[in-house]
Amino acid sequence: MADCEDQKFSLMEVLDTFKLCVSEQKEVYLQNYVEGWRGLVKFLNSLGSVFGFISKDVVNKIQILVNYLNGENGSQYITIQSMVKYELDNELVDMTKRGRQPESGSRTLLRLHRALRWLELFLERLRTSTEDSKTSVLCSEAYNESLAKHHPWVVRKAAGMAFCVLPGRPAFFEVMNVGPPDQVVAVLGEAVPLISEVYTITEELYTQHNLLDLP
Ligand code: 1Q0
Repeated sequence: MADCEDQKFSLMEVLDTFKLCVSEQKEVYLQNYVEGWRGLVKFLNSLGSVFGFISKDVVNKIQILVNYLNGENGSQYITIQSMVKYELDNELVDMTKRGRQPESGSRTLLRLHRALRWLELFLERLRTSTEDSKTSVLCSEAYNESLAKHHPWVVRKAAGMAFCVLPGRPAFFEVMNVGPPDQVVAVLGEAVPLISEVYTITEELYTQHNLLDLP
């Protein structure tokens, strides 16, 4: 995992991995999903150590999923759909409180899935923002509308403090590595629907199986 901490972030790369996520049958490939998140971790790390507690949690969750993918039942984890089916059929998911299966693939992915909604909302705000918009405001609005309701007070507080030291919009666009601001906006216009599609497919799957509140 060390390599994903050093490399330079590129929004295009993240975009490409999310593009590869969805199969023709509208299934989501776990490998690509995890790759997408690796790219986002690179971005987080480039923002500085204040975001370390967030990236640590994401890296940890990525690792749990990678271990399943590389494990003896890896073939069951090719898509999110097959993972959920396999884990439910084999009673590998703690449904109401954490117990024998505290780190199922399904509950781990649910945390990233909720964060993906934050990302979708944040990027859409960023896309339609103006030069004088504050990234910290865009970010916390998106957070309050999504992830915040799943976080206890202490995490919300820490997140709020981290948002305050986010770089301004110009520096933020710079780190995305796609060129001048109008190009960033264009790429965001491509990225948001892609992320939204992955989010919607996952949300429907989790709703269908009643998994949206996994502990
Ligand atoms: C750019 C600024 C980043 C702001 C991130 C906003 C989210 C803040 C969340 C902070 C909480 C993290 C600490 C751990 C919380 C866990 O308790 C929680 C639940 O897990 P568990 O096992 O205890 O039940 N974990 C989570 O909810 C997962 C949270 C993941 C947050 C992922 C944020 C990833 C950010 C990536 C940077 C993307 C920048 C966008 C621009 C790039 C353009 C494509």
